[in-house]
Amino acid sequence: MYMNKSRLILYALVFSLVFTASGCSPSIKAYKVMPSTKSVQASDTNNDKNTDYSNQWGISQIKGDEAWIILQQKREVKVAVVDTGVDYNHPDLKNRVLKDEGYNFLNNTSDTMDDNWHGTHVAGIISADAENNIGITGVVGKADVKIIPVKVLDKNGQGSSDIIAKGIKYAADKGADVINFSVGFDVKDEFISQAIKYARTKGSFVVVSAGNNNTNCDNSSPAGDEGAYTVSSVNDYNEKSSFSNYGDSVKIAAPGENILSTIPNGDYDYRSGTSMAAPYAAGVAAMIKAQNPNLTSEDIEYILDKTAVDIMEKGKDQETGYGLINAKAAVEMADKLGAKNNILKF
Ligand SMILES: [Ca+2]
Ligand SMILES: [Ca+2]
Repeated sequence: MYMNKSRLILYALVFSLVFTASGCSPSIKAYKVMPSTKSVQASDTNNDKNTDYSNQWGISQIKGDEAWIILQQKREVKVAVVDTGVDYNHPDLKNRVLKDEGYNFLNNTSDTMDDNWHGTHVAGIISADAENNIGITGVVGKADVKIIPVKVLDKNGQGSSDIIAKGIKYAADKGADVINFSVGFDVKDEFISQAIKYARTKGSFVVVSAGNNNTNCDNSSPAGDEGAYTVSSVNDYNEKSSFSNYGDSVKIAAPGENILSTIPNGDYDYRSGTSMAAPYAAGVAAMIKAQNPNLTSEDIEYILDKTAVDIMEKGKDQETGYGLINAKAAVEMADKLGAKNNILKF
């Protein structure tokens, strides 16, 4: 017989910085109601022609719009956002959120409304509606990528690791192809480590943020956990964001500064943080899965690693992993890999 060892329940914080500097961004209120006036590449792609994504610098930075052109979706893909909930009534999210498949682990109800803003912002980066002629476009463009909202964090963006672990496991059991987890701890947490291992066993690809303390994240959860695909943040010059954590566990880098996305009450705003970088990777992972549903999480990881554009120090480095995520090359490689295990031929 073994005694149950009591475990310290750690509290996590979402990894994001509220972008408050004025003068750095256009008026969002005006942006919301203004029709698209800028000439964007969207008219040349399969993206909705009237949705203006020109303020979303991250999409072109990672060749997201080029990926949309070649993407041939084989089936719907589900991404679980394990976070503060999602504003499922937001006009740019209501057609993308699988409200009935979500769960609120804070009060054990099915209502996953976001009373913070973080989860709504993350969800919009991944999959804001590209076909409704308003607001923004998710990194997946018009691809059929749905969000499973899993609420594990409170209105302050905080939560305990035992509850969060339940949310991760729930997402895996719901069949999430990808899990986005933009949350972190200063140390390793057994609940979280085990939940991520479980999710990978169930076939979910788990994307996490490196954290915002400009410190080594290798000995923290989830960034340093086995099975987590850890994302650091870069700016539009492809330099590591000053706040972004680093370490051997960082696999890839994605845009994480001044990221425009959805916030509750039908609104939009810019935020910065590795919390914003992770959903870019989650979105690209979803596109890989959409292009080739036979691919496993190991395949997706391989593709993301191999197709990343090397930046900063030559080769894989602690600050940006294999480099900047490359949506176009990732979708191309996904298409070439006809079936599971073909990957070994590359
Ligand atoms: Ca939209
Ligand atoms: Ca490098």
